[in-house]
Amino acid sequence: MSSPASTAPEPLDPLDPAHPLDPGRPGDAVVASGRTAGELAGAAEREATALLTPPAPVRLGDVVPAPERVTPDGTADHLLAADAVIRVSADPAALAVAEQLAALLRPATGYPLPVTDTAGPAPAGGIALHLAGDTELGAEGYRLDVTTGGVRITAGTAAGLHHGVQTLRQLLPAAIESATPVAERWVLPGGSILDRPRYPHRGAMLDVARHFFGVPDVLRVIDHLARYKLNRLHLHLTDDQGWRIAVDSWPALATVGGASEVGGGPGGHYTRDDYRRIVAYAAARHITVIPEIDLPGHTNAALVAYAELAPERIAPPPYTGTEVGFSYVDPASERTYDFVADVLGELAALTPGEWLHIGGDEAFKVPAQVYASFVERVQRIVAGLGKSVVGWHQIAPAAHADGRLLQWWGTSGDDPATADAVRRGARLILSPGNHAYLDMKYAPETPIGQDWAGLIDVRRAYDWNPAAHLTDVPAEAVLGVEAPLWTESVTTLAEIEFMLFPRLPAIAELGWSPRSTHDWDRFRERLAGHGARWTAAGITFHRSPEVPWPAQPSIPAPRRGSPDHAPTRSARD
Ligand code: TNX
Repeated sequence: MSSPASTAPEPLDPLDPAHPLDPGRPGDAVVASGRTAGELAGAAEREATALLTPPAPVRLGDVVPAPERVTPDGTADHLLAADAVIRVSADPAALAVAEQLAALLRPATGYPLPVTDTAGPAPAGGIALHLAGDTELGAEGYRLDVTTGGVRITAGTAAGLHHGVQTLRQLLPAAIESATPVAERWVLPGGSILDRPRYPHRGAMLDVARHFFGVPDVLRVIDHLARYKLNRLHLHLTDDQGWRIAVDSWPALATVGGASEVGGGPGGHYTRDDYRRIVAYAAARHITVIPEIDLPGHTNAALVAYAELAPERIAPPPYTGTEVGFSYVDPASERTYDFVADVLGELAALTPGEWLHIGGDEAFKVPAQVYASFVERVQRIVAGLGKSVVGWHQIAPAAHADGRLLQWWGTSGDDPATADAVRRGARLILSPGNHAYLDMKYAPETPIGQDWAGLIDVRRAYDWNPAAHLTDVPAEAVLGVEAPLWTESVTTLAEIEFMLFPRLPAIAELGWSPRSTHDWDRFRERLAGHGARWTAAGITFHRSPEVPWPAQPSIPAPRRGSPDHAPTRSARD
């Protein structure tokens, strides 16, 4: 028998002489066992509770990314009640997290889940979000406690509460992702989680230049990042095939340079209000937008709009192919630096985050010395705007600038120029092409994607160590990871999702989880439970053969044809 203090269902052994239903000794069982009627009533009540609260279908340790510390308590599962209340510290940012939690849970549960601040009397049960001055949890950590009596998330910041909410969401049955009410017992597994990220920079990049994606698509991608506790969205806003952000001082960049894309489609661009909306939506999910203006190469679209930026002052035709490395703005012209200062100035004013990404990749036609001077001058412009610069690792040879970040996208583990830039003070974001490039195919038969950096199945996306990836780069220089999605071959939201899932969660786990949790077999088992969540949320994903997906999702498919949902296509190949 379990301990009397336990609230767990007691296993009632029919061979136990104390069993109340023991047919052999009617009437004397209580006396024989030495148990009072009250104790027996308690046992019966616990058994009834157990029937009402079946074991949680999700285990506390099933979370992706793996939490730092998980302490399950099989006696403490919590059944979310229909009249549960969400209580939250009276802080505007914490209240916003609580409202988002309510908005996440209401559709599937159909429960009202009112949000109240903690000033009033404490009702029993429900969910509490508590902002505490708890330094142990850091800028993004949280603690989650599930007991029979309720669920509590504690954090030092609203970002920490937000991450705790993502964990809470994953602990409910997969049907919680349904957009319409589902008859389900909303049970959470009992116990405690203490969780903090390994790296402060955990990102994904969306290339909206090769193919343009409208604001609703980008907002949905932001939701996907938030689920897996990513905190940076890098937007690749400009490239040869299109310029995607309105710039008041150079209006033709967007209206002319934006009117093309790979394959000859219409392209498009974000107005300043569109961009503000994206930034605000991301910020509400504790995600910082890092906008990229790729310079000096990858600029054909800008040259189409303004011939004065071109080395020969002749506007090229719009480019709708997929080659790289042929275009550049004239580094010898002062007009080019006016353009850079104007564009980055307007973008800096629209961007609350600390960083501006200046690209710097594949400027093959610009001589090395000229290239380094150009990058140094652009770095000074960024610093003058009060921002820190990020560039692809090709900017390594340029002089160091305070706070400079290099984004590694190579496929080898050795690059003396990058190691040297790190010695001069740069820090690194790791996006190794052969592990983190989500535009690579999963397998030879993957219908979209590239393979120049190799095939990237889920294991390849997961099985590398950011801290030890580059020779002669100390672990302390690594600020985090980022998964880029280039879109030469990606044309729809469903295709974006197909390339992100299930590899984005793999990269997210590298960025968040302590190295001690790294284990491919356990990762793929945890990941397997997410397929049903993605299906319920209408998220397209690749049913990778490496992941032991359960045979059939046990939950209803989402409504088709709803504007909020991509067509459900759980296996494209
Ligand atoms: C390389 S990665 C590029 C991009 C392409 C990508 C395709 C990088 C900084 N440059 O221009 O879209 O490969 O995989």
